[in-house]
Parts: sequence; C-alpha cells; structure tokens
Amino acid sequence: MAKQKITPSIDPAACYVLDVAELMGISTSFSRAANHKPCTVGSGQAGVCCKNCYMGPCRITKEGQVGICGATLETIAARNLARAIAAGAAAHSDHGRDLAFTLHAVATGEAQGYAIRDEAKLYAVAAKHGIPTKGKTVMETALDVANKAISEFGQQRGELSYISTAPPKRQKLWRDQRVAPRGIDREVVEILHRTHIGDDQDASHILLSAVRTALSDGWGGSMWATDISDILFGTPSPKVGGVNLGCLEEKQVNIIVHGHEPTLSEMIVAAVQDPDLIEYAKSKGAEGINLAGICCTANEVMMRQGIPSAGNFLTQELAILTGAVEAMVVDVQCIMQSLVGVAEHFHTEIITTSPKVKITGATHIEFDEHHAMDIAKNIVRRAIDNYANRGEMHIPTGDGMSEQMVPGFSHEYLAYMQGGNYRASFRPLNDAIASGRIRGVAANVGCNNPGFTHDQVHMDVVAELLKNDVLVVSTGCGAIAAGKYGYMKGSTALDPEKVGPGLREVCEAIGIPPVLHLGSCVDNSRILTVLSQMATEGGLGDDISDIPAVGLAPEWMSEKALAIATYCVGSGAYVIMGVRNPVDFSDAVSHIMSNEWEERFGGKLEFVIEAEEIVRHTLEHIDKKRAALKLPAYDPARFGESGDAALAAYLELPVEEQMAELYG
Ligand code: SF4
Ligand code: MSK
Repeated sequence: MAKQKITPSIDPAACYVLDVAELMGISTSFSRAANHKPCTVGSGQAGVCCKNCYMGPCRITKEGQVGICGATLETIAARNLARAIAAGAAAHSDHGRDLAFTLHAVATGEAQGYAIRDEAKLYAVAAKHGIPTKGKTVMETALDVANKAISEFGQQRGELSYISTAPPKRQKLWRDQRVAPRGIDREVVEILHRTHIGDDQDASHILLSAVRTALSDGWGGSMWATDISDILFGTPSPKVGGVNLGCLEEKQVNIIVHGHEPTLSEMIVAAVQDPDLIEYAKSKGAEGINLAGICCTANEVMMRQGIPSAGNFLTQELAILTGAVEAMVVDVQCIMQSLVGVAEHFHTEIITTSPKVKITGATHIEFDEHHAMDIAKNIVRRAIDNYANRGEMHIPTGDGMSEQMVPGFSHEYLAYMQGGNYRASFRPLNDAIASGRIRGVAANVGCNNPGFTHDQVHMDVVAELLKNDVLVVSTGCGAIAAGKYGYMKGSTALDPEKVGPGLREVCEAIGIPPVLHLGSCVDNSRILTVLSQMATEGGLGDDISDIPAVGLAPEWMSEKALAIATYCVGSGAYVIMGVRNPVDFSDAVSHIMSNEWEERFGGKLEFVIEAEEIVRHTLEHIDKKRAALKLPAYDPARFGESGDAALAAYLELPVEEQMAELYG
C-alpha cells in the first residue's frame, strides 16, 4: 500500500526552510520519513523479532509460535520493551552521573569557571538526603552532596534516597511490590541480565523489573540531574526568551548548542558574553554573537539564562539549512547523524564535545570540566572565524517565524508564586482543582516524530485541553512546541477563545501562562516532585494516583520517553503515548501495561494515536479521578466571571489611573 503523504509541519518557519531543502535537493528527516518503508516486524504489526542470542534471530508472526529456545510472543515483546526502557533510563541517568562528577570537581576546586549558583538549593538537597551541614562550608557540603549522588549510581542494596520524598503511601506500595530501586546502575544491569537468553521468561515479571529500572531513573538519575543542575547553574524562574528559527541573526555569528547536558552550554553562554570575543566577532565583520539552543540544551539555557531556542528535535537539520549557523555544538542524545551531511552543503561546523559521542565527519573538541572555559572560548573563536565563510542565507523572518515564551517554572518557583516566601505551597492549585476552576492537570511532554506532522498532535491536544480548563505543564520538545505557538505567554491566558473560563481566572490571578514550562527531559523529575507535593498538601487524596492528572507524549520517538512514561506509571500516573504501541502485536503485554499495572500501581500506560482520542481519554480520566475524590463535577459555566466586571472597569481607566491602581 502506498504511504499516505503527510503535511511535514504546522510550523511556518520549518515549512519555509523545508522548501529550501527541496529546492537544493538536500534530504532531511522529513523527506526520509516520507520515503521510509518501516520493517513490518519492527513496527509490531507483523510480529515481533528477537535477536537476543545467535541461535536466532527469531521472528514470531502469530500467537502460539515460539523462538528456537521456546520463547513466546509475550516474553519476546516484554524483553524488547524492558531493554528499551533500560536504555532510556541509562541515558538520563548517565547524564545525572556526569553532573555529579562536575559538582564534585567544583567542590574540590578543580572545575574551571563553575560555581555554586544556588546555595539555598544545595542546602535543601543536602537536607532531603539527610546530609549534615552544620559547621561545614558551602564547598564541603557540595562535596558531600556530590559523593552521595555518585554513591547512588553504584549502590547495591537498600533503596535510593529520593524514594523517601514520595508520598508515604507510594513508598509503601513500592516496597510491597518490591520495585523500590536499589541502585541506579544495578537496575539497568539487571534488566540486561534478565533479558539475556535463558533468564526471566515471564512477561509480567520482566516488566515489573522494568518499572523498578524506570523508577531508578525518575526518582534517581534524572532527579539528581535536575537538582545538581539547579545547584550549579541556578534554579529556574520565569525568563523571557525567543523561540523558533526566526531567532537566528542575519548579521551576527550564530552558534547553536544542541543535546542535553548544561555543563558545556552554560560555559558557552558565558563565553559569548566575553567582551574580547565580542570585539573579535566585530573585527570579523559581525555585529555580535548570537547563541541559540535546540532540543533540551535549549530548554536548559533558556530557562536559566533566557537564551533563545531555535526549535525542537525536528528543527536541528533545518537550523543548518538556514545557512546562517557558524557552529552547531552538540553533546549527548537526540543528535541526528545526518547533521554532518546537511552541513556539508553549507559552512556550518558540527562540533561534538562529549567523550561518549563522536560523529564521523564532525570536528571533535572534547569537553573537560577542568578546562571548561578555555574549551568554550576556543569553540566560540572557531565559530567567529567561520563567519567569513557564509554563503546565501534563508533565515525565516516575519510573522509566525519566531515567538516569545516564558520558560522556567521550577517546582520551587511554582510553590513560591502560589504563596510568596512565607507561604510557598501548592495549596492554591489544589484548591483550584478541588473547586473545579481547574478541571485537572496534564503534562504534555516528549519528542517530535517525523512519521507525523511536526508539532500537530502536541498542539491539537494542548489547545483542546486548555479550552477544557485543564492546566498544562510541559517539558522537552513538547514545551518548545507550545512556546512556538504562543501558549507560553501570559497574554494567551487572557484569551477566552483559547483558555477555558475557570483556568483563565486562575492564570489571571497568579499571572501565569496557561502552559507552564518545567524544563528539559530529565526535568520530568520536577513533575514527580510537583505531584508529590500536591498529594502531601492535602485535599486531593494522599497519593499521586489520586490526583486528576494525566501524562502525555503524543509525538514520542526515543527510548527515554518510554522510561519516563514507565516511571510516571510506577508513580501512579495515567500516561498516554501517541505514535504507536511498540508491543501492539502482543495483547498480553499491552494488557500488563494497562490493566495489570493499574491494579499494582494505580497508573497505566496506553497508546492512543489521534489527538481527539487522546483528549477524550484525558478528560475521562480526570473526571473519573474527580469523582473518586468526591469533588464537584466539572462545570464550565460556574466560573470565569469573578474578575471580569472589575477587569473591564479597570481597562476603561486612563493609563495613569491604571498604573495608580496597580502600584499606588
Ligand atoms: Fe530466538 Fe530465543 Fe535466541 Fe531470542 S533468545 S533469538 S527467541 S533462540
Ligand atoms: S530532546 S528525548 S527529542 S523530548 Fe530531550 Fe526532545 Fe525527545 Fe530528545
């Protein structure tokens, strides 16, 4: 059957540059996806394939068939899924490990250019882990925190320290189900062991272990990554940043940082502000240096420094196609190998920096936190030297080609904005949900997938949920998508055509956008913290599974997304992923992820492709949870006018009187 042609993107900037690619005959992930013929076995529609030993590979195409070793369809499907979850957990957690080593190097005075930017967070994290701080210097405390983090990766027995920060009921459930993770590396290794030929052969048992591995990421590696990033680079608070390809500057040296780890990118942020380097750029004919991010590095530097984001996952090749990027500096995860091929048509230099990631044809300048600033300045200087090599440019400009967004809603800031310094809490949010002003909460996260129209499902889902008074929080590439279409501006919250009446009142009262940016992929751990705090605040039950909330990843593509979904389910959330069910050939395994996990954890994982259906499932679940809590049924007619008369009268006032009313 011929593949149905899909519109590549709803993003006008992306479409503009894709036209350039077509004219120049340059292939991109969009064109490759359009011509791609997926392996039918891998797609799950025509069976499953096991490659776990060399008697095989074995392909199972119908119920009742077994592999040479006798492995059944369910076992193979569960093993494949567990391995993908372990790979995702490993990627996130290894990122956390590297940050722990950076913190260690800072504490021992070996890291050039870094500092402890948030001492309050350092002490809060130390307290969370029971690390004594009395009589210790900041650096001594930082060293203890770093050592604690490092020890949790190789820990063999007991349980991870962050487990004790979950609601007590959840902790007990994890211990009863024997899924409280013991050590971060141990759980990943155990999955590889269990799924080796001749080991664990019970699908339900294999997947229980996958939940424990995922929890070691969410409540371990990722949570450490988030907390240490905040300690080193500052806990995010709202900033204003530009988003989309229109943020590239025609007359400046453009440098893009892409990947996930903030360690080098934060140094590049500092280096591009160096007066000597700015002068150097001017000496080469540029007006200055413009830094922008892609993917989660973009989220990291935008939410802390207000650095613009050039776009999300599917924008990475397009940034080079503008012809305006002097250097694309990449670290780890979500970096397409095709970047080098696209860059060959332009002057852009692709620079790999992680000791773990080299790409054939790219320049490798290895990052080392002991000489971070020297390396960052060297990279910036190379980019400036490359400015003279620019050819024709295709930066999308004009309406819709860039937008403003407000990122940086850390859980600390969320609590602060609801009660100030003295009464910081989640009480107002819980009250707004309990009263029905806010119907529930949805976390819309995750990647783009070129098998679907870029950003379309993200935005269809978000738009509909907001109209239904569902507050949306977002991370990763989903967050960048929401930013591009204006959903992360305070003014959008005031638009009655976009935001339901009750949610609008809450956004107006607190002064927030209707979609809150919580950070990068590892910062899904912030969502766990928010849910824990909501559960312990009271009024919405006493566990995460009680809260009217849903996790969504409508355009996912990475193994990390599966790990995130699984730790959210293990934490009690209902998670809906789009795209396709990777185990749809096995009804038994799909049943385990939905029905069995719901019985065990109060959360479940389902795969729903169409935006309309995702919204329907989300609202049904939220309403079901509201009913279980005996909250009033959602009624859109009840709210929305409490402030309107006063607001209308206020808007009638002359500007001076408006100012006087606001500021006295
Ligand atoms: Fe085939 Fe079993 Fe080997 Fe898998 S582990 S490849 S099913 S023989
Ligand atoms: S970058 S994992 S494409 S969200 Fe975190 Fe985006 Fe998905 Fe990568």
